[in-house]
Formats: sequence, structure tokens, C-alpha cells
Amino acid sequence: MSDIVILGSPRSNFVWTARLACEEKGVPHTLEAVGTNTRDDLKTPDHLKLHPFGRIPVMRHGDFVLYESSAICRYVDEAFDGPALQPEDLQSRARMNQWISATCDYLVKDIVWNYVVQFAFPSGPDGAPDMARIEEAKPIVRQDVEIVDRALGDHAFLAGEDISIADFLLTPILTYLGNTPNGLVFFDGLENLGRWWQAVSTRPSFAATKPPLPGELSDAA
Ligand SMILES: N[C@@H](CCC(=O)N[C@@H](CS)C(=O)NCC(=O)O)C(=O)O
Repeated sequence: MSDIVILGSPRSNFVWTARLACEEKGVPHTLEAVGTNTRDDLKTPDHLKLHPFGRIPVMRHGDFVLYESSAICRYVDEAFDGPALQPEDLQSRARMNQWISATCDYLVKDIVWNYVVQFAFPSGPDGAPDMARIEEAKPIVRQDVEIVDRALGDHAFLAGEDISIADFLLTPILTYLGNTPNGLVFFDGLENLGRWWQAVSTRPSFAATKPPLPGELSDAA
């Protein structure tokens, strides 16, 4: 069968997640740029045929088309030989699923939409970031990263000692957070998260998929 194709903008956190899964699995894949300029590109009849909700990423594998980053990651894991991206053990797998859900439902909203995007798409006066919204979001962002730090505890990764799909969802989000102005301050004193960050950001998959960062956050979400 043909190689995996991931459609989307390389700067989208969810597209980055899908690409991390392909890299970690060792699966040949290509990125087809969609939605790199404007969200309107995701609402065209052609794109809506692939993703009726008008989002990215979309995965194509031969004739098979799939959307939703976590479903794509699971498909990539289960369709190919290579290192497992999901734990075998029941409770570790449940923990991974918990973090996939918590990341998509809570962290993306609190960290990406309410904080990172406020810098990427400034909505304040004269095109400046809306500092009131940013200040309001800060304590929640810190609270979220503290929750992740506590959850990691002594474990290497979110679902235990092996990297999993949950880590692929978190990596782009925390990378973008760290790249906001003075963003590293959110991680002060969080040693578990620091260890996790060191582990994920030095893997070859990170270097192979990382989009350009500073000052180029405008397509982060
Ligand atoms: N639950 C989806 C979320 C996808 C999503 O929201 N992608 C963003 C880019 S990071 C998007 O397409 N935004 C375009 C829009 O909201 O119009 C997934 O996991 O794939």
C-alpha cells in the first residue's frame, strides 16, 4: 500500500502530533500542505469532503481517509510494524487515553486557545495582544502545567515508562507555550515536566517534525 499522507499545516499542533506518531513508528509519510495560509482553505468543498468539520489533520493511506489526530495516531500504530505507541498493560493504556482526552478537551483550550493564540492572532487594540485576556489565562495555564507535572511524578512519560500517543499530543502544545514571550516561566520549579521535556525534545522525531518556532506562531491552531 502507498505511504501515509498527512494533510495540514506543519504549524498546527494536531498535525505535528500526527507526524510525531509516524516518525516514532518509523512509517514513511509525507506532509501535504493544506491550511497554511488561511482557515478558509479548510472550508472549501474539496477539503470538506475529506474533513466535514473543516479541520486538520487529515490522513490518507491509499483510499482510506481519516481525521482526528488521536484516531490517526492509533491507526498508524496498529497498521504498521514498529515500536508500540500505546501501552499493552490495561491501566497504562487507560492512563494514556485519559491524557489524550484531557489534553484535547482541557489543555488545548486553556493553553493553546486562551493563551498561545492570543499572541499568534492578537485581538487587542491596534493589533496588539489582548493583555487582559492573557493575564486572565495565566493562572489557569500554570495550574494546568502543575497538574501535568504532578501526574508525571517519577514516570518518564504520561502513560508510564514508554512514550505514547498522549505525549505526542502534549509535546506541540508545551513547545508553543514555551515559545510565547517569557513562556518558560510557566515551567519554573516543575522538575518532572523538565525531565519529560528533555526526553521528548531530544528525540529524533522532534527534530524531524518541529516547525519553525520563534515569531512564527501564527498558524499554531
Ligand atoms: N480534534 C481535532 C482538532 C483539530 C483542530 O482543531 N485542528 C485545528 C488546527 S490545530 C484546525 O483545523 N483549525 C481550523 C479551524 O478551527 O477552522 C483533532 O484532534 O484532530
